[in-house]
Amino acid sequence: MNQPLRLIPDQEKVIVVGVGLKTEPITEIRENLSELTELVDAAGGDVVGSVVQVLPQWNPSLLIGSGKAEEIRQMVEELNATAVIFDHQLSGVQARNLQNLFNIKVIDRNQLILDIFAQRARTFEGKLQVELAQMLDQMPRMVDAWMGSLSRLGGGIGTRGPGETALENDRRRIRERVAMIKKKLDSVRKNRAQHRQSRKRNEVPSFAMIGYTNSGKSSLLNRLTGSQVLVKNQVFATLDPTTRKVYLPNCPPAVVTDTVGFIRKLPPQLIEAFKATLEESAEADILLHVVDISSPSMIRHMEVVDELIKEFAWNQKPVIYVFNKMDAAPVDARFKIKQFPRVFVSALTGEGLDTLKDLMVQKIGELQMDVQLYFPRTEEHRIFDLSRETTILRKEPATEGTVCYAQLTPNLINRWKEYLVK
Ligand SMILES: Nc1nc2c(ncn2[C@@H]2O[C@H](COP(=O)(O)OP(=O)(O)OP(=O)(O)O)[C@@H](O)[C@H]2O)c(=O)[nH]1
Ligand SMILES: [Mg+2]
Repeated sequence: MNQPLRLIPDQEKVIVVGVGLKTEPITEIRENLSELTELVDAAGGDVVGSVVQVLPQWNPSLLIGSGKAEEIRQMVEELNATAVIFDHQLSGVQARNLQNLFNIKVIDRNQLILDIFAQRARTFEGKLQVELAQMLDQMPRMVDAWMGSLSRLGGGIGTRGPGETALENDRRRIRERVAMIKKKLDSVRKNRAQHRQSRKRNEVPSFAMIGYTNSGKSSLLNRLTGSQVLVKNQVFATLDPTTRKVYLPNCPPAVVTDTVGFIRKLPPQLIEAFKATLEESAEADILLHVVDISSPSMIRHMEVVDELIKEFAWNQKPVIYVFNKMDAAPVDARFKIKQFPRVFVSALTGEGLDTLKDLMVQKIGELQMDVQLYFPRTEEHRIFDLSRETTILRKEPATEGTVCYAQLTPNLINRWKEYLVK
């Protein structure tokens, strides 16, 4: 199998370029640029210089203004930079023009994120997902760059030639490869779904740890479950999901899944390609939204995660907000928090972990599960008792009795277990 393509070798000397429109607050553009610097660091590169430009509108041929582009060209020479990375998506034409001007590699934020994922992917599935995302990212760029070179030749009727055939060939090859990867991914996903099925049958309540990258999800998983998942002060340390059993006080065992972190403007190809990874979280009964309360960007991080929760249609699921890194947070941080239900913890010191477990037990108690109950004729009077404790969705006559369909919490399941079907 192909290894995913790596754009940024270690020790690459990078100039980062923050860009934004006049309508965006400058503080956000700067915050974004500092996140880009963290991303470069996570990819193994060294940031040697940074530039910010605020524009009235995007420049279709260079993204930024030509004066700024010239300034960067000089910086590249002075600093011996080996790559320029833009905090904004570049069209194929823009990337090619900038590359010609600087004479070194030009990369955008999406490609950088994909590159980090390419470096981190360990499992067969993870590698396939990254490769798929890279292919999907490459296709429009390639077409765009080709169209740019065609239009330089004059474009229109009579200029179609061997170039276009080559483009068609490239596109066909990529399409074939995309189709093959999707097929392989499908079979991996089926396998995963079977595992989940068996868990559902046992009715093990499940939690998914989600949150902005570097918020401390893996650290919390380790604390809660006594595992040794990799923890690193780095964005996107975790890529592949891990599910572990957690023992909660006076409660049957539950499971917690740790998964890839979210980031602002997650490349759409990556969302598409990582659906399988996120499916694990999609199946969870309850979300643990982990927030780094010590981060000055906390509010924006929460907004990004809440948006993605909506995008994945998880907003019907119960959620517990877990404000982590309390040991490093400003003393008044907790008074600014409006979210409920919430808990303040530190995965580092263990503070608040018991409260978190209690809240998890409480949420499990509120979970509603679909069940069928069978009442033999002599006990049909009990259906009236049941209807006082929950809504009976449907009743069906059966041989010698009645089957009722209802939703019950674990407590009620326990109380009515002698009538449960299965
Ligand atoms: N001070 C402090 N640091 C913490 C705490 N929890 C985690 N960290 C640190 O935060 C960094 C990120 O922790 P991880 O657990 O890897 O975070 P994550 O959310 O899994 O990150 P990704 O997998 O990269 O998305 C590490 O350097 C941890 O040591 C905490 O409660 N307090
Ligand atoms: Mg992690």
